[in-house]
Amino acid sequence: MADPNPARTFADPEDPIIAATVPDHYTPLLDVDPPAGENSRRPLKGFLVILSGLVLVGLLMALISENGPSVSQDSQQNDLTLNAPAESTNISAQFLEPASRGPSTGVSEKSFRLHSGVRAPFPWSNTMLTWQRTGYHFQPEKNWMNDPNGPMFYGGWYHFFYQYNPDAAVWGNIVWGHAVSKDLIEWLHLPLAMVADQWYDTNGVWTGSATLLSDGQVIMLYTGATNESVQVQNLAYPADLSDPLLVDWVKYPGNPVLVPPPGIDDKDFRDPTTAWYWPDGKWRIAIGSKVNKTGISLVYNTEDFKKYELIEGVLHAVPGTGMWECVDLYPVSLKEDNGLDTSFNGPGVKHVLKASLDDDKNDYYAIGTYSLESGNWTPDNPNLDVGIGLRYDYGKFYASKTFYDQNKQRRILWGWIGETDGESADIKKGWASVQSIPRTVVFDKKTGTNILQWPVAEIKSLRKSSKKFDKLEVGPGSVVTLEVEKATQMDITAEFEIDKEALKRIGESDVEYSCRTSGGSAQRGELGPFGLLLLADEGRCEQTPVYFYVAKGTDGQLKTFFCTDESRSSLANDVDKRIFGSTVPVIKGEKLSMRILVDHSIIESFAQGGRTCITSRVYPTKAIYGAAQLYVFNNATSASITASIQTWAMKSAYIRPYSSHQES
Ligand code: DQQ
Repeated sequence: MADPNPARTFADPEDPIIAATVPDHYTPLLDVDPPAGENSRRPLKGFLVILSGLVLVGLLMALISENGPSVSQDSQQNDLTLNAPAESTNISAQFLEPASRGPSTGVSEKSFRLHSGVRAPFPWSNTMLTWQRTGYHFQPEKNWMNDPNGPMFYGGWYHFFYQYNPDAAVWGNIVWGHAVSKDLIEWLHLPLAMVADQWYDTNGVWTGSATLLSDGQVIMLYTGATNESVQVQNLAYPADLSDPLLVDWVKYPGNPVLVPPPGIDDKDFRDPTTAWYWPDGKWRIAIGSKVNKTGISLVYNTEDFKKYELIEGVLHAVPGTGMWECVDLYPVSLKEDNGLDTSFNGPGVKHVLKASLDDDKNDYYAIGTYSLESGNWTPDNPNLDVGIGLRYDYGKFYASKTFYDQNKQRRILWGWIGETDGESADIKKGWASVQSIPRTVVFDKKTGTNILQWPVAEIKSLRKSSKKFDKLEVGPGSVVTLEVEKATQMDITAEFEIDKEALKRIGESDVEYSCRTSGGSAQRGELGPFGLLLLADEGRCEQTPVYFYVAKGTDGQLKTFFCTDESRSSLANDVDKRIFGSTVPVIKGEKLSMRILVDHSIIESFAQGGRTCITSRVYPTKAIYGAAQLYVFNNATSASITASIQTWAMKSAYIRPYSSHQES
């Protein structure tokens, strides 16, 4: 409904909701001097927010319950060794993994850390480590990267910022990296956008979001970790709006613009969202926090992005979910296929609320209603509330952020894909983390209960030679080799049909299947598992199966699960190898379908058009370069399946430093 930016209007300006929410004017930002004396740190328990803070605390106390729901089961898996190959490692080596540095400073370190014990690290060779670098996923040239920050389309370019350590392949010294792209696939690295050079961000220029105003201004709000490690919110803006590359950024001299309100811990106040426009003529932003074990999202309003007012109550709170990082709130259309500007609201629209849970490092979302009257967001299904229900991705995927791409009227999601190897290997290879392939996000009109995530269409420009395997009959307990050109860098689509007789025969089950607690792809059932073996060597001692498993639940209903089994992904003993996944809704008449992007050490998998997604980081030692192969397998005990598969070898994306001789 309401596009806050009339310059890029897609909706009917006569619409009463648009009329109510489109601003006529904005207070100019750049020509206003900071109030005198605002260059120094404001008192952290300052008078500015005391009144509204007290109201907030009262409301929170009413919300908090120690007996809140627990985090969903499939996200808890953290075992290192499920089904892992027996690695004889009785050398009493100390794993000299550096001490954990994240929690003490706040956030974001690698979540996989090696267990100490009687094992030696795997002798990674340079050849193996070199292979792990991706061909078409976004990565800086070297060093550590984490959260996506401030994505936007401006001046004909997609801008992507990210949490970056310019000095090492581990978390620390965080600044903002910056790259631009015309197509979200090929990227040009630009100079660092913001470094930690002020008292209010000297311990880190942390995560933030961009807001585009209708008069062309660009607002960047980000969290700074101050000289005393207090989390505050800061404002920045481009130095020169006529530069489409937005190379230079100015930090507002009056920073910080927000400090933790009373009742909120100094280290629990971070990651401002993109702003949305409210019918009262003000902008609103949300910031993640917690009170005791209740994850919450605070909301502020502002007219000029310099002065803010805490809104009474919270956007939403879920007991038991802990600190909410990188909150995201955006509308999805119930009818149209296009994305919506962040300020849209009204009939025909639902709102997705996402929180990244610091406690388990997973991104949870829920679909609900964002009331223009109360200002609260309510989940459609309280059993699938934020943090206890659906996840964007059941593998490795965190601190994500969406933006509205006004260039192509779509909403795009990015997620940080960390490493699950040992930190010493990261240091040796000189880099850590990749970003997911940008994914479009839409409401799933068929199920009405979830979103659909799908790689942006532009990724197809990297497809080269294709192979088709039509209607392959794969009997129970068999594996078939698929001859492909480049099994380490591929785009794959696959459809599976289960033999109808077997479907009729299936007996009742008295146990609920779970990807996580099952024996992975080795556990056989009547109707699964079946799917693809990726990054497998010839003897298949290394392999990463991505598969469906169909089971009749205790309620007599057939349920389909989509899982990835990393337990045999590598012979190395010092990498995380998990089995994970979740159920995937299948509508009557649909075939089971998956799409998989393989790019060296990352595998991104999407089932049923993106209803359930799983991203894996894998570190094979043998199934690399030309030795990697692709197989289709069926480990069901009684059902045959018919598989139709298409593969494309993928070119590498051109991701390199910007030089002024390049296209502008
Ligand atoms: N990463 C940032 C924080 C954010 C966390 C620091 C999430 O702002 O909460 O690098 O990974």
